[in-house]
Amino acid sequence: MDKKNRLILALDVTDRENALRIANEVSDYVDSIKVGYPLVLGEGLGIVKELVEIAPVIADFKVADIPNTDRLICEHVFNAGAAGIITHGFTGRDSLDSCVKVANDFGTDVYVVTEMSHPGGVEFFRPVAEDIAKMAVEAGASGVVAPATRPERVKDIRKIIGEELSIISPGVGAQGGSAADVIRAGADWVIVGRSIYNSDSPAEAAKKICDEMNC
Ligand code: O7E
Repeated sequence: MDKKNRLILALDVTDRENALRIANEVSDYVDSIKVGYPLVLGEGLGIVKELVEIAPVIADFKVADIPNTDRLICEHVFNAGAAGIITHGFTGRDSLDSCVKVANDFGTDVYVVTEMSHPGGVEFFRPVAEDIAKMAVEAGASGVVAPATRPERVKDIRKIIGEELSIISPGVGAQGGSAADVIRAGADWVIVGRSIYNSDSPAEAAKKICDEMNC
């Protein structure tokens, strides 16, 4: 993913019309659009094919299954045109290897969740986040997901993964995190949903976040 705006739109609307309108409005300010269950369950995987005409798409299916099922999910998503996929890591190295292998075949990216941004994200993830980050490096993932709500954890994760892997970081705005703070802590991109797509002017909201990050 080209690092121009440092902003990834989390497009969690559920209908095609709104999705395409918002994506078009913010396209100058985002490097990628993250599409997950809300939109794909609402409109089908075909929406990815439409959105890739506007910006690169990261498919957020938080893949968490046995290696064969993970492979099938990744193949579907990359055949639809996604440039990246988000996977969980707690399912273990063989599952992650399966996703990375498919991504390498397609020339696409895999991002691995380390610790989640919501309050419950510390309950089970916190003790294993560093191990998952190490595994992401060893497996050859492109990057990890770390919480903008806890910039100090982004710093911890950055120390483990070094400079080669990217950190994409959700939790800015609606969840209370600050884009500038988490970029300072070592994130490469922030992922923002509600603060943009619920705004009366998604483009202005996206521009404001970019300005906060000086991009
Ligand atoms: O809070 P919002 O509306 O700005 O949306 C944040 C988006 O990031 C939303 O799609 C949510 O599912 C996702 N997310 C988190 O909020 N926290 C996490 O820890 C992880 C994710 C996520 O997308 O993981 C993959 C990047």
